[in-house]
Amino acid sequence: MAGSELFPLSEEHESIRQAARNFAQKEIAPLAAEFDESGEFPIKTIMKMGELGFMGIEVPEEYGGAGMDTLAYVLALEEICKVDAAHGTIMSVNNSLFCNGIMKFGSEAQKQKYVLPVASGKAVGAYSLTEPMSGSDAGTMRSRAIRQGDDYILNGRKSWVTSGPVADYLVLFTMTDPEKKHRGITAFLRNSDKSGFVRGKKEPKLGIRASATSEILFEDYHCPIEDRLGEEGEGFKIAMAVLDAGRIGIAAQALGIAEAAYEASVAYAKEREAFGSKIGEFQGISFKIADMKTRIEASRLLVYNAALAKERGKKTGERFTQEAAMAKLFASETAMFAAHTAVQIHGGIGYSKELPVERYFRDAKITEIYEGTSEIQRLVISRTELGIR
Ligand code: COS
Repeated sequence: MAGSELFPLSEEHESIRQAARNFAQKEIAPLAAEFDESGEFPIKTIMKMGELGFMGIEVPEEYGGAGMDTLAYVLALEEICKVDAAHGTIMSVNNSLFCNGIMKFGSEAQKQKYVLPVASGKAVGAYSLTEPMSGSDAGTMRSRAIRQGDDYILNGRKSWVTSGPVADYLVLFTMTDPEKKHRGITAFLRNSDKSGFVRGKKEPKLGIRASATSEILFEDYHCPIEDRLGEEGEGFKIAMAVLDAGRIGIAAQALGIAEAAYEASVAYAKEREAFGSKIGEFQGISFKIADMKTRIEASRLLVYNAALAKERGKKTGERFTQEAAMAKLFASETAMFAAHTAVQIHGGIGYSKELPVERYFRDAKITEIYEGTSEIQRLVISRTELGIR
């Protein structure tokens, strides 16, 4: 089904969806459990996805991307995440947190130097906002950049950097003027091969295990002024605007996980017998299926709506903060609900590593946490509605 009659898909959208589905089934599905177990970063499949344009779907072709729109991005990401959310996490960071931010706020030289290799799958990008003592309250970071001639000297510790153990380049947010609080934050682009870029401890995680996550430290890292993204003090707004786009990606990821959990449940309910009937014939199971399906279709509308709002914003300059927050909030809670229900429907075998259902359950949880917790999404939505800042 093309999602919904409210969102009839063009031929171009159908074709990217099909391409992502085929790739995921053929190249990722056979490896997903293995990568989940080992926690190894799936560099080969990520590079192949880059060759197909999946690492920069909205990036124009001259910068190494596929030159498509946000709906195309969401459709492709949903298909990848339906098979493996860890590949989807890496894809979403490269697309929405790395390439998207530089395309929006970067100079021509920065687009050539940083977007081109990442969008074409020759390098991996990352986004680094969080610190050990600064998560949801993103404006309170302690890392520092001090201007020295034509360089900035960066010192500090960043945590929870997705793709941190392997990233070639990083969009990084740090304080240049602590007195000004969030208005004293500046964004920089950093190269992992320069001295002072130190990869810290790798996080052992519950889910999305193959999307390696680590701390990144910077110790007297010299960042030339041409690697500053935007102006001094613009970093917080850049971080928030980039996260608006990122949240649409996480919502699409959640939708993919929910669909996978749902499809596994329907198949199992049709096949498994108990008390002389297929278990799907019992209301205890069939009503669960009804609730999953309804929440998934509602999520789909919110996710595609947010993608269209972002697309409109490219022309009007309007923000899509609220649409993105609503999509992420609802889709991530739906993913958790669907995965939890899928394990319950499967019973013992759902708890076993023999089936991917327990992986969907572990992977779903992060969508309620990263790129803004569900509580932060509720804050963003309610502040807009109530006119509170
Ligand atoms: N786009 C552009 N600008 C934005 C913005 C957005 N989505 N959201 C806020 N801003 C701007 C505001 O307009 C304001 O600008 P001025 O300085 O000109 O007044 C400024 O940023 C500060 O906004 P606000 O007062 O709302 O900031 P708060 O510190 O109160 O809180 C929240 C902002 C809580 C919404 C923000 O810190 C947040 O999203 N936190 C979660 C961070 C996160 O997702 N972390 C995960 C990291 S990635 S794994």
